[in-house]
Amino acid sequence: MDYIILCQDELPYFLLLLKTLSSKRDTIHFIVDNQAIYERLLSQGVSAQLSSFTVDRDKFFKNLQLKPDSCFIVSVKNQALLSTILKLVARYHPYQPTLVIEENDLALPEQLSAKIVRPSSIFTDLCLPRIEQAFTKRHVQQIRELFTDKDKILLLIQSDPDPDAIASALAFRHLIGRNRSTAHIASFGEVTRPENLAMLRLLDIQVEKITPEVIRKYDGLCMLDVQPPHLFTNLTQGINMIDVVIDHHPEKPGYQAKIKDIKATYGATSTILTEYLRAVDFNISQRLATALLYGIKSDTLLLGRGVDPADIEAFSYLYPLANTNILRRIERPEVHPEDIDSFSNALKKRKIIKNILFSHLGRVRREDVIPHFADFSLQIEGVEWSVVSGIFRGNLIISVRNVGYVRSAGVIMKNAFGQLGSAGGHSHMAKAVIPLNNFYKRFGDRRESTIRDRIVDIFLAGFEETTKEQED
Ligand SMILES: [Mn+2]
Repeated sequence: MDYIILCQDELPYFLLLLKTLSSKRDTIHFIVDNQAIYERLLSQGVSAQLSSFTVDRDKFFKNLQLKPDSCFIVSVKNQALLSTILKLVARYHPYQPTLVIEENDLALPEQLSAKIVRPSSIFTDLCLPRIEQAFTKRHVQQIRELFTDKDKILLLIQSDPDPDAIASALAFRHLIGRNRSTAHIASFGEVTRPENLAMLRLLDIQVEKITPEVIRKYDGLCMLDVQPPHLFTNLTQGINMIDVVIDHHPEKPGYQAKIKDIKATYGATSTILTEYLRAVDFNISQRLATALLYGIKSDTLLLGRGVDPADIEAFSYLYPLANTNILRRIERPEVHPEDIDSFSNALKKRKIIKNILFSHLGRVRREDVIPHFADFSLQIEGVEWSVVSGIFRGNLIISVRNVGYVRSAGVIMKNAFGQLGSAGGHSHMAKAVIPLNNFYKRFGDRRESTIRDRIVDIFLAGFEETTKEQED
């Protein structure tokens, strides 16, 4: 890019020097009306001309050498002069791409392709984020200092660890320069969701299951994506030795930590950790970027829920660093050939009543094939609702989906199956988990066909009931 700069002060000079440093192919030519600035530019080896563009302006701008693909930059102090210059450029060089450096509002000529930059925005856009990073850097340095002398560190996450928590713990371990033998990622529970298990497998991350008693064996305790009151009913047990708490859930009272960073406006703890890594110019590996990206993506439902500009910033930063193939494999767990058989069986025995598709998969090896199949069933022409059931680990699981709803799937499920087990959800997707024994007791029959038929009856009754409720 070529730059032609017309100025009465030195601001664009500094700006463009910065620019040339980053891209040596640019050419820059200054036009100035001030002897001192002119000499200073020449002494720096910058191409410049001393010219009075304030007298005989018409002639000056008519003869000004501007190529159509050059960028014309204007910075003059006097607003009236600036307006005149822009009008003349528009007249003699119509649609010249132009950058105007001016703090105040300004009417731009119609036939000029000009944009305005306010000098103050250089501070707000460029300097302010850096200042924030400097503060974050100090925070990270303090965290690192806290752990320098500690041998074994516990990175504790919630009891059904989700991708955001797992990624945050992994990032924290990198941040304090530890490995899996000196900093354990652990939980009082287990990872259960198939996607989360796939994440651990594909990114080679271990989450240990521990009991509260073993916390004493560690020299350092850090809690990520969760706060102590969530995990400890008796807070005295671990409370005296909590070093760091980093979370994005609303701040809970009643606990202390040496360093606390709670950012409740953020959509994910992974965003906080990404900011930490960037503040210290950490070289983020593909594995770590993939984990953090998935953490943000899953906690914000692909930037659709509770999202902060910081989440979008972190997401865009991580995206080119991540492995999107692995991400796809995590999000779409492979379907086992035997599950395909139960899919085709279920499809054959489907019932469609009032645009509602009912289908029962029988026993399934993985719970996620049930919602997966409910999603798929919505693609059948004319189907507006899908109700898919299956049996998994002693429970009858029912998954409901709809396209553009009138009635809420969550309310219907609560009305229909709330008495038999836990049931509820959102307007478009809902779920019920019913202990099989409850179901058998209620209907006194263990046959699959009974299960299938009763689900239809109960759902349709709930469906009608919910309509009435809404009409009232
Ligand atoms: Mn989270």
